[in-house]
Amino acid sequence: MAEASPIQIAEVIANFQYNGRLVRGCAYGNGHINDTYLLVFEIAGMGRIKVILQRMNKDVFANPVMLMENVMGVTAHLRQKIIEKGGDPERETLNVISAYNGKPYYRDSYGDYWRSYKYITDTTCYDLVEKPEHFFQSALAFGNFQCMLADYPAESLHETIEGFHDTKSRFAVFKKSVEEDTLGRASLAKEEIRFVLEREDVANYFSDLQAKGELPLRVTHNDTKLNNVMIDNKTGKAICVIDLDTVMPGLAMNDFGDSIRFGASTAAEDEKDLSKVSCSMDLYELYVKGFIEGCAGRLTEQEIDLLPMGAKVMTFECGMRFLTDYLQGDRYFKIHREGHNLDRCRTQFKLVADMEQKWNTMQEIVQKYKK
Ligand code: ADP
Ligand code: GN1
Ligand code: MG
Repeated sequence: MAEASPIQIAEVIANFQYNGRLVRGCAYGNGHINDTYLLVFEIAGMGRIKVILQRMNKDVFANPVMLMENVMGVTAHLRQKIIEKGGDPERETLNVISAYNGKPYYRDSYGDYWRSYKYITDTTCYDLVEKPEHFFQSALAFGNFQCMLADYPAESLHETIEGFHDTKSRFAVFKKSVEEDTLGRASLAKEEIRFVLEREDVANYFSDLQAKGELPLRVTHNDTKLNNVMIDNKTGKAICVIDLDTVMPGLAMNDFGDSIRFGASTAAEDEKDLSKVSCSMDLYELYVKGFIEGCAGRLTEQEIDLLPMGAKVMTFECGMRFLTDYLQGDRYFKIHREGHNLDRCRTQFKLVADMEQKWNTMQEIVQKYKK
C-alpha cells in the first residue's frame, strides 16, 4: 500500500474523538502489516497524552469492519476478565478510541480504514529477547490470553484472513508461486525452494491430524511474536497482549510455536549473518514452562506433546510465507531493503534445521513440564 499523505492523515485525525492540541505525530513500531503512528496531544492543564493511530492493511484484511467487530468483542471480554481479577483494564488490554461517527474505525475519503487505541504507557515491546525473564513473562501472557478467551463464543469470530495457519494450503500456494515464477526470482532462491519442497510432511502435519478430528480448536491469538506483547518498564511483567487482528479459532501449538520462532531465536528475524541464528534451548525451555503455566491446566496431554511440532511448523510456515512473498514481488510483508523477505526466510529455515538437530532435547524439555 502506498504511504498515507499528510493531508489524508489530517483528515483521519480530525475524525477521531481526540481532545487537545496535536503536538507530535510520527510513524511508530516495527509491525510488518499495518501502518502505525504515534500521536501526542496536549490537553490544557492536564499535560500530554499519547495515542496509537493505525491504518489497517486492506490488502491483507479483506473486511476491516468485521475485523473491528472481532477486536471490540474480544477486548470487551478481556476487560471483564481483567476486572474480575482485580487488574487494570486500561493497561492490560487494548482500548479502542471511537471515531466521531460512533464507530470503532473511520473510513477516509480514499477508502482506507483507520482505528485508534489508547497508548499503553510505560511499556516496551522487544524485537529480540534482552532479558530472559521478559520471554518467560510473554509466555505467561500468551498462555493466559488463551485461557481468558477459553469461554469466548468462538462461532461469533469472523475469519479475518482465510486459512491463516492452514500450512497445507500455504504449501500449495508456495508451489504455485515457484511454478509461475512471474518475476524470475526462483533462480535466486534455489536452495531455499528445495528446503521447503523437501518438507511437505511438515506442512501437512497439523492439517492431517485436524482432518481426523484429533485436535481441539481454541480461540487463539495466531500472531504471538514477542513484539506483540507489551512489557512493563518498571516491573518487567508482560502486561498486555496486542495486535488482535488475527484472533480466531486455531491451535494452541501454533500460538506456542510462533513465539518460539521469533523469541527463542538468537538473532533478529532478518539477520543476514546466519551463523548468528539458532534456536536457544534455554529460551525454549523458559517459554515451555511459562506457556504451560499460563494455560493453567487447559492444554491436553496431546497438545503438550505436540508443542515442539508447533515450533517447527510455525517456523517453517513463516519462512515459506516470506519466500512466497519474495517470489510474488513483496506484496504482503513490508520490506525495508531489497531481498528483505529472502533474508527473512533464510533465518526461518536456519531455525527449522537447527530444531531438527535439537529435536530430542525439545521433546525432553516439554516432557519435563508435563504434569
Ligand atoms: P502490526 O500488525 O503492523 O504488527 P501492531 O498492532 O502490532 O501492528 O502495532 C505495531 C507496533 O505499534 C507494536 O509492535 C507496538 O510497538 C506499537 N503499539 C501498537 N499498539 C500499541 C498500544 N496500544 N500502545 C503502545 N504501543 C502500541
Ligand atoms: C506479521 O503483524 P505482525 O508484524 O505482528 C504477520 C505474522 C508473521 C509475522 C512475521 C497478519 O506479524 O503472521 O508471523 O509478521 N501478521 C499477519 O514477523 O500476517
Ligand atoms: Mg504486530
